[in-house]
Amino acid sequence: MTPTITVFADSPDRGQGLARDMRVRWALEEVGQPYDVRRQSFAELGRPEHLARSPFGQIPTYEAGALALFESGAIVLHIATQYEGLLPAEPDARARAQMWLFAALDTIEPPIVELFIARVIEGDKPWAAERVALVKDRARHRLGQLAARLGERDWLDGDFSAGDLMMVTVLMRAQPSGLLAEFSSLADYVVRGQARPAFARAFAAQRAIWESLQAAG
Ligand code: GTB
Repeated sequence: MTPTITVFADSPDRGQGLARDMRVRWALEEVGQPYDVRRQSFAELGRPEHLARSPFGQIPTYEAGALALFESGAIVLHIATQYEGLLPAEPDARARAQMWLFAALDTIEPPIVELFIARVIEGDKPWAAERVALVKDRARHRLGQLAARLGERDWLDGDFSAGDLMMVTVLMRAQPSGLLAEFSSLADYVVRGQARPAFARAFAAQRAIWESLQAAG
């Protein structure tokens, strides 16, 4: 059965792959599962049909047969457990890969999103510069800890896993602020993730939406 995911009809990131459908697309590409896409405008996100899929009126969602999921972490975890390729078979290694997926979402993503909010959404407030400096330091602290753990390794724990997939997509959002560039090993780690053919296919698919909007004027 071909799953259907929801994505932005007109992503505010202008095709940079920063919206959270990117991680779901990438996971599906890694496991070789084709998928359909339902594009949602901002107005459509608040309509009952979409709120039935996502109580918070957000993308991405995932539907396959009777199963409907929201939350990108739950969706990627479901894909990783349903199909082979994103989680090791050995139980301890599998648990650690899942741990990294949660670390990406619970420990690394919040300060990065906070920084995005301070820079972009609250950027015109009189106190913005002070707040940006504060939250940038908070995010910098976590990235420093992550870089220390990654060390010289290619991936966080053994082979590439759903934990790396999630971490790379989270770190991508630390690029526009210049923060990621302060940590060359993490910047290289992101480049390694982005060099995977499955990433390239997922990136091209989300970018094609933005390009078609540009072509239509
Ligand atoms: N915890 C949820 C999950 O992981 O699925 C969060 C989902 C979420 O934040 N979705 C966003 C959304 O639907 C899109 S990805 N927002 C609409 C709303 O809440 O009304 C977040 C996002 C938005 C924009 C950029 N950007 O412009 O760079 C990047 C990421």
